[in-house]
Amino acid sequence: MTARLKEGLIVKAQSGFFTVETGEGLIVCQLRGKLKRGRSIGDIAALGDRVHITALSDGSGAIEDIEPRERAIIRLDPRPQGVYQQVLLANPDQALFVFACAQPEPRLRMLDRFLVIAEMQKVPAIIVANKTDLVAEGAARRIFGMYEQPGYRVLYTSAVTGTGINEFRDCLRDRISALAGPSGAGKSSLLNAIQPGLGLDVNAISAANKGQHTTVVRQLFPLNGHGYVADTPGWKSLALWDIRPEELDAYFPEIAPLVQSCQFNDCTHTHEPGCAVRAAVEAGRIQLQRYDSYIRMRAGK
Ligand SMILES: Nc1nc2c(ncn2[C@@H]2O[C@H](COP(=O)(O)OP(=O)(O)O)[C@@H](O)[C@H]2O)c(=O)[nH]1
Ligand SMILES: [Mg+2]
Ligand SMILES: [Zn+2]
Repeated sequence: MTARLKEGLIVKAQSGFFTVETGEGLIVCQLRGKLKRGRSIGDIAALGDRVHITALSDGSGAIEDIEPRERAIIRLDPRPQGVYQQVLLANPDQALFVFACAQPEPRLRMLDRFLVIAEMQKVPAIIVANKTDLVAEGAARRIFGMYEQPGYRVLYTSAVTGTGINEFRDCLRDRISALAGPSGAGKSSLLNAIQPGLGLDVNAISAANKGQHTTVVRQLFPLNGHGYVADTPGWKSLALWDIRPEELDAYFPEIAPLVQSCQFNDCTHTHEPGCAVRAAVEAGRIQLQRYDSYIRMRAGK
């Protein structure tokens, strides 16, 4: 029997089983043994990977090979054998960070950390400022508008009044998006607003407790308008601990281009004379909030 190779996308990953969307339906696959050979320092296959599979006679499938990842959202997981690279999502087109304008109060320092992690992982980031209905006219832009200066796109939404929902839907269309943000910001409500039930499904992704082993189910949810969305909790634990202070410059789009103009090439942008970054802060071209976040992260906080 000669098996035909099919192309597909991993849309669900759970304990060594991968559900692959082939275009002709879903096939639950396992990895071919040959792929597991050698010492692995990270997930061999992951949610969002594009793969080639063979369909087996029992209706299941075997993953024969995995296409190189363009990018990935990776959590570094320190283990006794070394640091393991856990892939939360392979090949995301973008990350959407949902924060509420109020209830809960937006924690911009958390947003700044998420943005740095996205820059590190080369995932384009979009900010969703939700619950605009809870603040006075113009207040949402006063809070989140500063992120437009370094070039981030900010969507202003309300799942209650429908403000910005079309824009949010258009933004997800035809793309694979990772959604993140503090609990209560309105992620599920926004998803339900564009596609009833979607938020419920996404919310259902959680850790299933089987005895002492916790199996995490990771899943991409299909959008009617084409594209997929995945809940990617745990950005807080993606850790900045492996960033060297001088590397951080590159992950602040408003700081990166100025660094070469500092008088000293090992400038820490804190106290040195001729610092182009501090000059930009003083001139209001870099927001104080962003500079404070930068300094804290630089200090490893
Ligand atoms: N006023 C207002 N409330 C919202 C909005 N979006 C969500 N909520 C409410 O905020 C709470 C948390 O929403 P949820 O979607 O569960 O947040 P999640 O934890 O990020 O998924 C719920 O009570 C929602 O009804 C919004 O745009 N405006
Ligand atoms: Mg939710
Ligand atoms: Zn400097």
